[in-house]
Amino acid sequence: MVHLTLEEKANVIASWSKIKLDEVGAETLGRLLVVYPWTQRFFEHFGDLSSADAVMRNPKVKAFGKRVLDTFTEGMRHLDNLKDAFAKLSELHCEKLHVDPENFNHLGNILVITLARYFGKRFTPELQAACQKVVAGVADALTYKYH
Ligand code: HEG
Repeated sequence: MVHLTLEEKANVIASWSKIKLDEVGAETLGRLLVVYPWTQRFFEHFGDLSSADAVMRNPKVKAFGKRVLDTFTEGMRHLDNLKDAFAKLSELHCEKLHVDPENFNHLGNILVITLARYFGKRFTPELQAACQKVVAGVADALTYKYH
């Protein structure tokens, strides 16, 4: 269970509203596919993923990256209840797509790296701390737990 202070929430939500979701989303998903190449297995129908350049230019990668970030935007509205907010999505990823949950953590960490590049000096340690909590919360919420 991830807990953000009120200050962290305000900080991360304000910063999130400043990013270009298409740009950051494309870079995040593209880098995931390049850095952790086994994740490409899920996206073979996206076309040319034959090199880092091809991945980063691929329009389907860009579009899906935006979609993933739109989901994080949705998450920002449910920071206290990510489990319920992402219950259906968790079922899809774990039961239907069989994505190893470790990959949710990878995507989250790549998103943090991409945000650091995007914000530069404005990416303070406090902002990073808040972002790490959000990506950990989203990864946890997507991980299907049998009970
Ligand atoms: Mg997932 C579909 C969000 C990580 C593989 N992902 C989707 C969809 C959303 C989403 C919103 C569309 C769901 C629908 O059609 O109803 N994904 C999402 C988030 C994260 C994530 C927020 C963050 C951690 N996904 C993720 C990872 C992989 C993956 C790490 C694989 C390595 N997602 C995946 C695949 C699909 C989706 C294969 C189906 C895509 C398609 O073929 O259209």
